[in-house]
Amino acid sequence: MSKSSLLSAPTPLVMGVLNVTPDSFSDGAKYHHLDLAAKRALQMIEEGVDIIDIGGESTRPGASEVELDEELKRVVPLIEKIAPLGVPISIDTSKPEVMRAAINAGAHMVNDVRALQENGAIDAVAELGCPVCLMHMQGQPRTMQNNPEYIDVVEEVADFLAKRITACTAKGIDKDLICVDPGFGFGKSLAHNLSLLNNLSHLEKLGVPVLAGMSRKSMLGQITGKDVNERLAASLAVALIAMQNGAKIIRVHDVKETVDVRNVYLAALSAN
Ligand code: 9MG
Repeated sequence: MSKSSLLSAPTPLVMGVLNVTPDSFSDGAKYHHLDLAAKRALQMIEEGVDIIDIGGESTRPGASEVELDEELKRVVPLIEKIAPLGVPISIDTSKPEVMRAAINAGAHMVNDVRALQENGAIDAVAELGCPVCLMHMQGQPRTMQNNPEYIDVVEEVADFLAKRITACTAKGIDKDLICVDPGFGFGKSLAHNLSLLNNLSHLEKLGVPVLAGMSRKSMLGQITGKDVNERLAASLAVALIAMQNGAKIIRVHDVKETVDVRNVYLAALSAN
């Protein structure tokens, strides 16, 4: 798949999460070791994943930042190991040095929860010429869930993302290489998350594909009362709602089940 065609696929893509952080909230600890992580990548490919999102910095609520050297050590060897398998890889990072090293090691796309606001990040992506996901976050992971506040969450998120698209295109990033993400759970209450989900199609006015990531997140625990490893059904429900509301990439832990949901959705869409 060419770099720009990654974001121009006509049907929703399934992005599989592969965290290589010791403290990741869901299944990161299991994939801290290179061989286990590579094995999980292979399994996701067999399950039909479209993009594998590799992250070496935990961004769960309360997480601290990770040093550059440590982040590089976590992600680069893994990218080198799985890039030859041929599946597109995105690198979940905010650090320009990690973006460069990851793309040079074989990753195809940058996924930045800080929307390229760190020093040098826009320049790095402009130079690399790769697709990028710009995500909205209010605050920083360590404190973002303390007391998130908005007057109109949908308008404010859309406005932030529009400004980030403009900042990126002004620095030479092709708009065709940009997708956006409202950042479910990143400085948002349950009411904010549900409002964003219900009004996701509002973001289509930005003229770029929308990525949605709600898999196993605490918003689903708040609704169902279930622990993180018991949120499969809830994760599939919100994945389907996101697709129906226009999301073009769905970021998930449970690849095989989400691929089934996507395929049922597409089959229903194509019926008379
Ligand atoms: C890294 N990461 C964790 N959650 C995410 C989400 O919802 N979207 C994106 N783009 N990245 C995420």
